[in-house]
Amino acid sequence: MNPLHLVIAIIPLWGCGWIGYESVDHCPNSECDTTSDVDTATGSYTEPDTTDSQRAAGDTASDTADTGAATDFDGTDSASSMSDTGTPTDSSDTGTGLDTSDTSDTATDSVSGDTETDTDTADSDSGFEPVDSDTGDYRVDSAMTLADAIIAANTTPGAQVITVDPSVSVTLTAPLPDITDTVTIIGAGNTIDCTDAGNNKNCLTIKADNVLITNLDFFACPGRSIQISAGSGTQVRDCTFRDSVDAAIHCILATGNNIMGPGNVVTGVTDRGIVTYCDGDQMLQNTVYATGGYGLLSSAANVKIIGNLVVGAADAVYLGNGADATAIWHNTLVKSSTNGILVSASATCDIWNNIIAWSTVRGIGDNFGGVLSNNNNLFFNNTGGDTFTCSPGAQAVQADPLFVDEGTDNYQLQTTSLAIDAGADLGIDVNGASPDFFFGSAPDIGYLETR
Ligand SMILES: [Ca+2]
Ligand SMILES: [Ca+2]
Ligand SMILES: [Ca+2]
Repeated sequence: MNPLHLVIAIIPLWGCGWIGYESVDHCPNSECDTTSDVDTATGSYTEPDTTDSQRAAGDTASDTADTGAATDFDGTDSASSMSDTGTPTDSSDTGTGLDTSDTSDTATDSVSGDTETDTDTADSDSGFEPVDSDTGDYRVDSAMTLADAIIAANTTPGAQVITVDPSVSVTLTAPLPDITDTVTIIGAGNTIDCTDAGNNKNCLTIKADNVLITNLDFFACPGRSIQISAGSGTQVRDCTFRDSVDAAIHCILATGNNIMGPGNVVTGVTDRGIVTYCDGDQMLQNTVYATGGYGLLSSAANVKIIGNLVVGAADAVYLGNGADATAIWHNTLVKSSTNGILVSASATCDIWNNIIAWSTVRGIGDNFGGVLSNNNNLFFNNTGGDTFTCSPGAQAVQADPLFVDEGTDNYQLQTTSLAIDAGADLGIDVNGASPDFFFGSAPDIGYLETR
């Protein structure tokens, strides 16, 4: 006899604690031991339950009798898993929303990918559920990802609001889903780590009208952090963009009339800071530090570039072909490695109330005569000259702006600065919520109005 056969033949003699080979009929209902039971469907020993009369993981029966400790992760249930205590996929779920008929389950919606934790079917609260059935709005938290919320909002009629819980941080391994329907995303300063979103990939693409993105922190996008590639009326405000390879915000091929700002802060971009090729876009009150390329670039008509601080870019403001009728007002453009403002061919602009200082090349490079007007600007220490082909303009101030401390990038004006009350009144509100449009006898030159 083969020695192995001898061993197997002997094992059943030891009683019900045996394993292997012989028929399970020796131990009906698999209750032979106290440590592991045999699964009646698969014959495998997977169930750690010590008290059961039910079937084990991998079964195909309804789980309504399943009261043991063995959580059923079986995805093949034909029942609706109403009594499951685990987190199975609810295979009966065919809707695009949460499964409101399944009031007690905690299943993942196999269609939308939503994880359902809200058992409040009345849902009159403003609570923490991923989807508020009153408003259709979404909350990104431990139960719902930002990507899933975007997908759900895209496919749900109407304009939803996605609110991101402060506890959430996002790590991308691919770009976020494109936004294809009007939506508002309200962050809490949450970091979206884009490091592994894919080489040259844009991390969030907007292809819809009137999208609002606010208060998110995009880190290390390998392409453009936010790309607007269709629609109009989108606004990106109060976001931070750190260490992206290409532009923080970039609009191309969209209808236009988008608003970039206020309150975006861009640091460490390898290439351009904020870019538009979309007519009527506005770049308002952004701060851009130390980009490797242009700080603010427009190559579209009727663009407004107002109230921005740009520090240490190549050209702080660059107007490319097609940048007709650009308004460059109330910006502070300092420490540019080339020009404060460079106006290339086929571009026209009005340059008013800007501080342009410490440019390595020129303050304003009007290489093709595109500067239509140029008034009330302050120039200081532009190495290659304050202007090229245009004059400094009427009411120009050519003096130290007297910032509080440019060494620490504090570009507020000292009270003795000649920029104070030296701007032209352009009919825009430069003092925010305070009464009237400016403090003192006139607007200040530069991006900040001094009280
Ligand atoms: Ca929607
Ligand atoms: Ca005001
Ligand atoms: Ca003033």
